[in-house]
Order: sequence, then structure tokens, then C-alpha cells
Amino acid sequence: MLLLAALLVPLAAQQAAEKEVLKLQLPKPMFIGTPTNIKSPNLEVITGKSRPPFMVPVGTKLLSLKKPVRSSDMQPVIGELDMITDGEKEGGDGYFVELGPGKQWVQVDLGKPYALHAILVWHYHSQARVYRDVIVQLSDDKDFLKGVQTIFNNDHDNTSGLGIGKDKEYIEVAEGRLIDPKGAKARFARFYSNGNTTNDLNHYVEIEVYGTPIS
Ligand SMILES: [Ca+2]
Ligand SMILES: [Ca+2]
Repeated sequence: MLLLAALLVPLAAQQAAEKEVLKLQLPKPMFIGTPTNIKSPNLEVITGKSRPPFMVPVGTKLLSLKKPVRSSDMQPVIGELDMITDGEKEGGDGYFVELGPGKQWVQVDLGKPYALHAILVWHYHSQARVYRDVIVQLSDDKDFLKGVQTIFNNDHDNTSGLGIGKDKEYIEVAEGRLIDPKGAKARFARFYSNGNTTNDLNHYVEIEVYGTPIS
């Protein structure tokens, strides 16, 4: 009996944790090499290396493709909001949405809550830039008034007034930024930014949200 219990427990734990590599389709890089001309007090150490494979639970799927997008700026300067979830991730002109200056957000509606296992963001990748005050929040409330979980925040000095973030700023590259929601459950994902090192405007090429159904 004791032996049986000892065998069963590890097996169950193994099944619950069964993982596979997240498969991504990445756009072509638009610049090569490690940019050294960007100075920022909260910038991560630049290694120039590509991201290692990221493990997600077996069965994780892309949930955000063609899902509706809302924004604090519903009339973008360039492009349309639906370009943020259209699956096109190239870096050149015609692929990015440009939102107005200062603090702006966009949010993706997955239609219902899912358990989320990976989120990728491409703000802009035809030139090395750092976007300011990148904050990613999850909620089941479309207005983000209740049940808000913050899963990424690199606003180290609280410019955006959503709290001090402990994450580092980063340079945009073609592989996008992967944020780990660690299985958090939510229907809506909201993304803040506050200009960038080139100008005061806010840009998105694509957002991808990956997850599994909630049983
Ligand atoms: Ca796109
Ligand atoms: Ca800040």
C-alpha cells in the first residue's frame, strides 16, 4: 500500500506539469547587432543573444489571433487597431499601429477567460528602441476596475501612476518580448506604454496571447 502511494504521487505530479516548447513564428530581424547608443536608467543588461526556448503546458494555443482590440486611443495616428492581432509581425512600414503621445493602452478581448501561459508583444522592431513604462495587466473586467493582476511593469519611477515596477526596460527586437503570465486566468489583457526613446508616440506591430481552456 505504501509502495503504491509512492508510485502514484510522482506520476500525477508529472502529468500536471507536462510541458512542451512554445512554437512561435517570428518575423525577420530588421537590424543586426547590439545597439549601444541607447541609455536608460532602468535598462536590462544587453546580451545580444536570442531567447531560449520557452516551456508551456501541453495543449497551449494562440488565443488572440483576430480577437478584438480596444485602446485609450480609438483613432490611431497610423493604421488600425485590428492590425495588433492580425498575425502580421513584420517590422517595416504598413505593419505597425501608431497611437497618440504619452500614456496609452491597448487591450485584447479573448472572448472568455483562459489560463494564460505566454504573452508576446512587438511594439516596433525596424529600429532599436526602448518603450517607456511598459505595464501588462490581466482582468475579467473590460474596464480594469476590479480583479486586476499586473504581470509585467518596468515603470521603475511610477511615471504612469500604476505603481512602481520591478521589471527592466528592454530594447525591441524581432523576436518580440515574452512575458510569463504563469497560468493566471483572465479574459482581457491590457498593455500600457508611454512613448519611447525615439519619440513620444506608442506603437504595436502585434500582440500574442497563449493559453489553455479553463476546465
Ligand atoms: Ca500585426
Ligand atoms: Ca517611468
